[in-house]
Amino acid sequence: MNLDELNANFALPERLHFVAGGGGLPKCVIDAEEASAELYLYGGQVTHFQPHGEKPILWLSPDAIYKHGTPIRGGIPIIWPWFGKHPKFTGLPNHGEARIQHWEVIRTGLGEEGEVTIALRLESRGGENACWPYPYELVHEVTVGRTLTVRLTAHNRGLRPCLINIAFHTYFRVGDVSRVAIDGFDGRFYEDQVDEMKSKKQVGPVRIGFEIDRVYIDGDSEIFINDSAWERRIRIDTYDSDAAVVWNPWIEKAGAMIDFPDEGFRDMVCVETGNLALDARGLLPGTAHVIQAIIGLE
Ligand code: TA6
Repeated sequence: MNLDELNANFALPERLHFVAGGGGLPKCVIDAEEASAELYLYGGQVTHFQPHGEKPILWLSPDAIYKHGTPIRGGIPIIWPWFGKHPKFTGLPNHGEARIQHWEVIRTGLGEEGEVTIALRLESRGGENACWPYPYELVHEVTVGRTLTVRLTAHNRGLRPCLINIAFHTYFRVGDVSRVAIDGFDGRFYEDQVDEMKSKKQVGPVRIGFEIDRVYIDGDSEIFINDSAWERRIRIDTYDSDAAVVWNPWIEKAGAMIDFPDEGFRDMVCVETGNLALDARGLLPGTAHVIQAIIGLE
């Protein structure tokens, strides 16, 4: 569908419409009663969420690249159906294929308290020539109110069981990452991806003053990002998501990414939630699996 058809079929007067975004990619602009948001059909990716009267909650790179084949740097990229490098073929895209595919809009709607919802779908017939041989359908439901709810349902449309990784790779905006403390991981074990995947135990809040890339398993369902610079606390409530990743590239890795400002690492932290690594899930034929995150300010 082009922009005229998207607006004719799904726009909500004064609440939701579609425009040409970065690189001319179709972007959904939402102005709900209590917050604004933006979402690209490319990747089915939320790129902006801001409760009225507050600073943005999500970080979006000003150097993001908007073209097919390159994931948009920031917001909430979707990790599906593998995490990191493909388990067998290193030439395949990092974090799977969902974030570099065009999703279609299936519905939009208004809630009783002025919240705005949009649902998107991505289907794949799989097959031997596909990156991922198993047929699937993903449905991404986004609800914008005082909080942002992202709900991802994965359907196994094939005849074989498969093992999936599915998660939200969420980039959060903070005032100064060196003054952030993340609660919800105390006492949890993690694989340290910057120290030969060694298994370590988290003691107290997670603080960031260096490159950090930790995969936590068996987590709490509530995670808090305490941002002392901006004097606010971001809360993440997760559903059926036992894994979480905390990532900040810090100076060297930030400087090595063309779509990431050299100093951008100071304003962001990724807290990714879902099922990945040791929390990968089996999906039987004809069944579905759901993960969800509700993001807001305390
Ligand atoms: O989830 C953490 C991580 O796997 C890091 O290792 C880093 O690669 C980050 O994701 C970003 O990956 P991307 O493919 O989006 O550049």
